[in-house]
Formats: sequence, C-alpha cells, structure tokens
Amino acid sequence: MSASPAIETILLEERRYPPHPDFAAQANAQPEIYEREFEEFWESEGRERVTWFEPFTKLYEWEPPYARWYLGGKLNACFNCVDRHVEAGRGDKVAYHWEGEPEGERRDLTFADLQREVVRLANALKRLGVRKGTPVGIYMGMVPEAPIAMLACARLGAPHTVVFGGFSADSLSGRLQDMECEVLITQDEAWRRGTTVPLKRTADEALADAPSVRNVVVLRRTGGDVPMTGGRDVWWHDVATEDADCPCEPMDAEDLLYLLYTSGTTAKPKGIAHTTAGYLVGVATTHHYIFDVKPDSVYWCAADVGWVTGHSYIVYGPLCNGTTGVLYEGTPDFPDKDRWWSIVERYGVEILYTAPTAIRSHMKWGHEYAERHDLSSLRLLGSVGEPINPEAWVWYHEHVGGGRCPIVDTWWQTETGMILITPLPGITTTKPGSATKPFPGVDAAVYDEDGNEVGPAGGGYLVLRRPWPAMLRGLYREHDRYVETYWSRYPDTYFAGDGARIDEDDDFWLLGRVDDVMNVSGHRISTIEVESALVDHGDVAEAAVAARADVTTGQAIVAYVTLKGGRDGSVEMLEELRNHVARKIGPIAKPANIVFTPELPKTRSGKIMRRLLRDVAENRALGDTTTLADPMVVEEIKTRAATERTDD
Ligand code: 7RM
Repeated sequence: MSASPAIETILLEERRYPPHPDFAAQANAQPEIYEREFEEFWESEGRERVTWFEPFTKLYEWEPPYARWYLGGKLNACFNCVDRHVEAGRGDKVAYHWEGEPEGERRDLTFADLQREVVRLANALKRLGVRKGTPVGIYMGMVPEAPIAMLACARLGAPHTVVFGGFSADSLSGRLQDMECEVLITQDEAWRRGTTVPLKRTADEALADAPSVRNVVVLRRTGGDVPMTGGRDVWWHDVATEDADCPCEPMDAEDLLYLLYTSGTTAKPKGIAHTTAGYLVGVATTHHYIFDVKPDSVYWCAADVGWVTGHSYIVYGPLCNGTTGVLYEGTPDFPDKDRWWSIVERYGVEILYTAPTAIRSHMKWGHEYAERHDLSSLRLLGSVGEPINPEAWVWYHEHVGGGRCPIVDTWWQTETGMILITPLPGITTTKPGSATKPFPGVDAAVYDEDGNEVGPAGGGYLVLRRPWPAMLRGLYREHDRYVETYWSRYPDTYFAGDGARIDEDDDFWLLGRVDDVMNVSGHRISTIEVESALVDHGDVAEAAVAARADVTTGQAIVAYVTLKGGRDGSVEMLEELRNHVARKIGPIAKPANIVFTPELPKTRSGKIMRRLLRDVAENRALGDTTTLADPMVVEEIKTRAATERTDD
C-alpha cells in the first residue's frame, strides 16, 4: 500500500539536504563567513567587489529610518558593470547570450559589445539633454537594449525607472509623472507567445498624461508599423550612432541610481529609491556567494528586467561581477513547453534562478519536457518571489536539478534591494520550503505584536534590526509614508510585512504577507500552509487561499484550485481536498469553500493576487485589477464561486 499524500508531504518538508562535500570544497562561501564581523564584512566586500574612483572614508551612518553607506566614495555603476571588465582584458567575454522568442533569433553580446552599445546610447541621450540627475523612463521587453538603456543612464548619472512592459498606459504614465521623467526609452513592439505587444502605442497613450517627457527613443524590435511624433520621437538606430568617448560620470556613493515603483496598500505605487554604492556592493556580494558564480559560469536569472529581481540579479549584480548571463525574450511555453530546457542545454546554463510560480507551471506540464534535454550543466538552482511549497521544491530538485544541485530559496524585497535570507550553497543544510538563514551581517528576527522575539513554537512578523548596504533610501518624495509603512510598528526596526517562523535549527520559514495570514477561531493559519497542503494532493496543480468573514469562526477559508491536466472539479474532489487539508494541518484549516478554476489570477510577475481572491471570497466588488496578467481569469472565478458556493 502506498503512503497517503498527507504523510508524503510531512516527509517532504522534514527532508534535509546537507551540502555535498565536493560542492562545499569549491564554494565561494566557506563556513567562516558566518563568523565575520558585520563592519569588517561590508568594508572588505566594499573594497573587493567594486572599483572606486575615490575610496570611501566611512562605512555607514545610521540615522533611523535612513542609512547611508560607503560615505565619501565616488564610483559609477556602469563603469563597474562594463568598462572595467573591458579594461581588464575581458572584452571578448560574453555578457549576455540573448535568445529572442521567435525561434532561431540569437545574439551574443560581449562586454566590449555592451560597452560600444552603451556609449552610443549614452551619447544620444546626452544630445537629447540628459545629464547627471535627469530622470529617464524605460518601457521595454526582454531585449539586450533594456539593460543597455539602464547602463547608459547609469553612465551619465541619470536615474532611471524601468516600467515592466506588461503594465498599462495608466501605470506607465503614473510612474513617468511621479518621477517627472524627461525622456522615455521604449520599443516598437515586443514578442510574447508568438504575438506582438504594442509597447510604443501604449507609451503614446501614457505620454498624453505625462507632459514632462520631451523625447522618446524607440528601438526597432519587431519592425511593426508604429506612429512617430515629429520633434518628440526618435529611432534608436538613428540617434545611437556616435562612438565618441563618453566618460562615466563620477557619482557620489549616495547618488540616486534608480527608482522602482511597487504596489502598496493604496492605489498609488511607492517609488522605492536605490542609491549607487551600497546597492552595487550589496547585489554583487550576494550574487557572488549565494549563486557561487565562477569566472566562467553561465548564469540565468529568468525574471523580467522590469522587476527588482531583474535589476539586481540580471543587470547590476551579475554584470558587476563580470558574469556571463542568459537573457530570454519570451514565454516558457513558446513554441513548446520545453523552451527553457532547450535554452539551458544550448548555453550550458550552470545556475538557474526563477520563481515558484514558474516551477509549478513546469510541474503542471510534466517532467517529460525537461527530460527531452541534457540539463547536466546545471549545478545550482534558485527560487524567489514567494514561499515555495515543498512539493514544488522537491520537483525542482529532482526533475530540473537531477537531484545534485543545491537550491537557494532567497527571501528579499524591492525595498531590500538584495537577498537577505537564503541558504549559502556548500554550507547550509536546506529544507524544502525554508529560506533558512540571514545572509552574513543581516540581523533578521521574528517579533510578536509587542515586539518580543518569538521562539520556535510560534509565528510572527519578520523584522530587520540593522541596516544593510542595498536597503531602500526611502520612498520617493514620501517621507511620511516611508516611516508609516516600514518603521512605525517597532522602534528603529524595519517591518517587512511578511509573516515568518524560526524553527529549532534557527531556520526561517516565510509564511507570506501578513495581510495573508488568516485567523480562524483564534488560530493563526497562513494561506501558504493551506495552499501547500492542497498542492501536495496528487491531483492539484495550483492553489490559492483567501479568507472571508464568518460569524462564528471570525474568518473562513476559501480555496481556489486548479487541477492537473485541465480537469474539472467535482463534489467528490471537493470533499477529498477538504479532508486532505484537514489531515495535513488539522480540521481547523479545512476550507469552507473550494472553487475549481482553470487558472489563478496572477500579476504579470507571477504573484497570485490574493487580494482579488479575498474580494471574490467576500463577494465584494473587485479592487484594482490593472496589474493582472489576464483580467478574464478573475471574472471566470467569480462566476464559478457564485455557482459552487458550499456551506459546512
Ligand atoms: C524579490 C521580490 C517581495 C515579497 C516579500 C515576500 C515575497 C519574495 C520570497 C518571498 C517567501 C521567498 N521582491 N517573497 N521572496 N516569500 N520566500 N523566498 O520578490 O518586492 O516583488 O516582493 O515577495 O512576501 O515581501 S518583491
């Protein structure tokens, strides 16, 4: 007789994956790293990872809630990411293997190529009046010109804001207006799943409400017909032609590198501010140790450059370390579901960094797609963006990593700039579902409502008690909101907004956003726990959980479930899943309703929009749906929820 699924999951999260001695022997991170003293660590990393035009004179200054790092230092992020590698004789090294979505479209850019392209664009931007401090918007897909645009801005000292290519005209104009961007860099269209996305047309719509933008630089990508406004719009290939020397602007350590807008609890997104030196040292250092990157490694972060993961771990961290990366333009299932694995095989990818939602999609499609390809080049896997359920973790480990690759489950935020809680490969014994330990020098803890540290028995709020180099320098022009959002719960302590628990081995388990913690009859249950229990059932592909108000229990749990193989739900399956959750967590966690749906509502970065599911669960009018990847999904769910409502 086979073990019941419930028992299997208990075993999954109790599994231990100690480091392999061969990996440990060659790892960039050695156990002494945890003994290094905080100031010594960031001082020596600051000297080692980055080339300074002028050395820093003071490591940091902490005037809560603002920190400043590497004071007195002068540097340029573009110089560190591009020029210094060329100057050191590594101009012929590949910076990006780019793969377009249409099959057969490929381009390798060396560091020398990158330098040439960046200089050409920077010269063009200069002619358009971009100087140190001029805000520039970037609205592009996954083309090499997106990092090139970011680096050209950094070269001139012009802060950028990258707006994800899937965002609407309204989202784009809101960001351009807030930052008062003077120039926008975009492209005619982007490729996505075999069709084109009209970026320039959307940009035109946005620009009607963003009068600060005087010029638009347009990259020709698809060759589609797009309107150009005379006097305002110029083609990239017409203007980015000048190879004349374009020196890297010496920037102060604390000069603004970029703003990245992220949604908060109000309709207005927050402009997260990142400055130059601390950010660059933070992302380069974490990239070096956590991904165990070697001089000839091929590294692939499969995020979009429009998200912070793309900023820190496609562009600034890897390029600062002179790493060869992969950049892929399209979706994982175009033209077929093995596209990613063909890319891993073609470029001999060693390190793959992606999100749980992507892993679960691959899991749903089946491991036969990975089996079509030779994935033996892989030696390390990473996860980011949300808690990873143990079943997906183990699937990733076995079917992608061939059972031999350490997995780093990395916790961080747009606000933190760099990874803060993570295993170090070669040192940390990992557990499926746990992000394990604070990175060296990071002081993370779990607090209860009153600011007392919570022991292994309970959950609480994740806090950070000491500054770190890449931390946000505030919210753009919103001091009060900055204080209120992150610093008002506990004195001089950063409130991350995530629930967490620390186990007997001092390993951290992230439990999702605290607004996703449910309270059923006085029991705290995290949405992720219930989701994990559901996904552990052999027939479930994906699950999302939200709470609705209930007169007796306070809150009641509503689960949204996608079954494997596109199957429809049934009354029998509903009962089976409810009982499965009851078995796995306890009867208290049994969902009151289960809504079967072919898809879950997700943002374009793949995060499940639980807020919308809560609205559906509560039978309320839906909140803002503009960041949904597919707005139809939620309509479908609403219909199903109305017809499948059950009571127990
Ligand atoms: C990098 C990124 C931040 C939020 C954060 C968490 C969640 C991210 C993990 C995670 C559990 C992880 N930036 N989150 N990584 N939760 N384990 N490894 O995603 O600003 O877009 O989101 O994402 O809730 O607060 S983000």
